[in-house]
Amino acid sequence: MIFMATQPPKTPKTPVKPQTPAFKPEDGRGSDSVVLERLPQKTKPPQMYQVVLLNDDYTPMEFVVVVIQEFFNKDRETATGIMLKIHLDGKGVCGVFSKDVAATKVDQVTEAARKNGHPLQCVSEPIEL
Ligand code: TYC
Repeated sequence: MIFMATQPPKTPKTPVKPQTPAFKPEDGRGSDSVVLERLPQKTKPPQMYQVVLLNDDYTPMEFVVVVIQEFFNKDRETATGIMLKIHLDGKGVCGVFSKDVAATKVDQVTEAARKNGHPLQCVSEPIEL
């Protein structure tokens, strides 16, 4: 059986207490708050390049030592050690730089060598991880 309402619903005499929100807006957790989601980091460190000098039979040792001191900011003892390593092993790392800086070092060393009439070879190589 179905019953129909004969009267409209009664309004309560005492006003209904408004519901307390779970969080106050001042908490930063109210309905207007924004949630910032931290995304996983996507950036990789940049590829770095080692600048390498190659041995040859003609460039004077002293010139190579001065080049390593001047362009790679090494003290005389360190520069001499690197030069001797190149002389004995055929090549040696003078420094590690970002791509642009490494390319500039190669250009500067090559220009200084040619100006002084030496065949010194300088190259940059990406460092494998
Ligand atoms: N082998 C050269 C010599 O005996 C010296 C030298 C060292 C040249 C390092 C180039 O990158 C070099 N005079």
